[in-house]
Amino acid sequence: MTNQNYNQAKEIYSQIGVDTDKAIEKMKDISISIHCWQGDDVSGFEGGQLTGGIQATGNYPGKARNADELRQDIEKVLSLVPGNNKVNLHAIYAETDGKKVERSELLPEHFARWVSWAKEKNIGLDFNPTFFSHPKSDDGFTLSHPDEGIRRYWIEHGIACRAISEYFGRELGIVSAMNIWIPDGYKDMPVDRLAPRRRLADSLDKILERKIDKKYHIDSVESKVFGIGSESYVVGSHEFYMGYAVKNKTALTLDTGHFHPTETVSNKISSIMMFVPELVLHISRPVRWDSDHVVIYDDELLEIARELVRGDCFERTHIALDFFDASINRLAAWTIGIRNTQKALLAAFLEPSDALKKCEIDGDFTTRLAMLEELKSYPFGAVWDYYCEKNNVPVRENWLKEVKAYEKEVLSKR
Ligand code: RNT
Ligand code: ZN
Repeated sequence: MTNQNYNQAKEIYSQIGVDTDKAIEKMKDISISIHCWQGDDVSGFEGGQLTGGIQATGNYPGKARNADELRQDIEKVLSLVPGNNKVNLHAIYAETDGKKVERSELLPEHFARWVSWAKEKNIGLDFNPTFFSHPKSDDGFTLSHPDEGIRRYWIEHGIACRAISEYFGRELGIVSAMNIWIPDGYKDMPVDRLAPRRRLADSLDKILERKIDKKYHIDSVESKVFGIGSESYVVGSHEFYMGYAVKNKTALTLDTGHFHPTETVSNKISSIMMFVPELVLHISRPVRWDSDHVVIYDDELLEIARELVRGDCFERTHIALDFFDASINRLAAWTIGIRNTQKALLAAFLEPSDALKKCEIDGDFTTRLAMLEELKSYPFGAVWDYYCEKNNVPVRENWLKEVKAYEKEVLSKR
């Protein structure tokens, strides 16, 4: 059935000059960085409360309580989605064998089990220093803190994390993208917007001082427009980090939930690719605020995928996910978000981009609009199903049965 449908779809797409086999082939080189923090509501293993103005709402049973459970859950998810994906870790997922280790003193060895697991699974790892959920970030400031001691602590955390990220890259032979996001900002109107930004730039300079081979590790910085508790002023705004990334040749992270509601990340990609060496995407879904809902197959996700394909951005783009929903089965949340992102990319590879660009340059906007609309009802689903089958992962909603069985056998016993 899947094959028959695929052959029909292949024929239909070929009439507009699109080769479905080639589109599927292109998916081989794309990996999605799966965020470990969807598995436990951004709790980590330090035992602290989630702070920093981000929130996972819901209390669905069965969340992972330790690294082994988290890895077991991620393994299950990896079996339900196609592609050679990566796993994205945060510093709070260190395994310290019950010992309290300061974040400024974290070492590669605290991630040795993650690395041997990644080797076994043949996947890459990405990394994030954790500048939240900590007593030294409780007043809302970290790398831009006016207190030199606290600021130094967080600089050291950043330095320690780069060594861990480099270790991931060296051990696994796959580059690790390390993303810096800090919660720093004011609830109410500041009178000095400049000084915290100067301190942040200085802290970043200190963190990034040591040169690291880009084969193993890259640095990225993530902006935000507001957070809970930083409604009036965020130190690391878009302008700040865009400027910082251009000047210092770091990567820039665009989180789809971190802009004004009518701004879209899809429209930023082409500009950023012109001036910044690499792009990290945090695919998320904001609902009224930066709520980090599960990624759905919506227009903006499709437009982001199309921009990446049309601009041939994949060499310099790291696609990561960033959502955390604790109100539904967490493995289902992951699976839905990952599969949707992959669907959007495959759909984008099935667009006759060159022909459409030609219409545009010829001024034939009628054909451009007509084709973009007709393409929406092309038999994409048949190509996606075939792609899943080829990758030995469940076709259509069949993955859900597996998640339900896993819930019964594993999650319900936690
Ligand atoms: C917060 C940022 C950040 C975090 C993760 C957990 O607004 O999006 O990327 O969500 O690092
Ligand atoms: Zn993010």
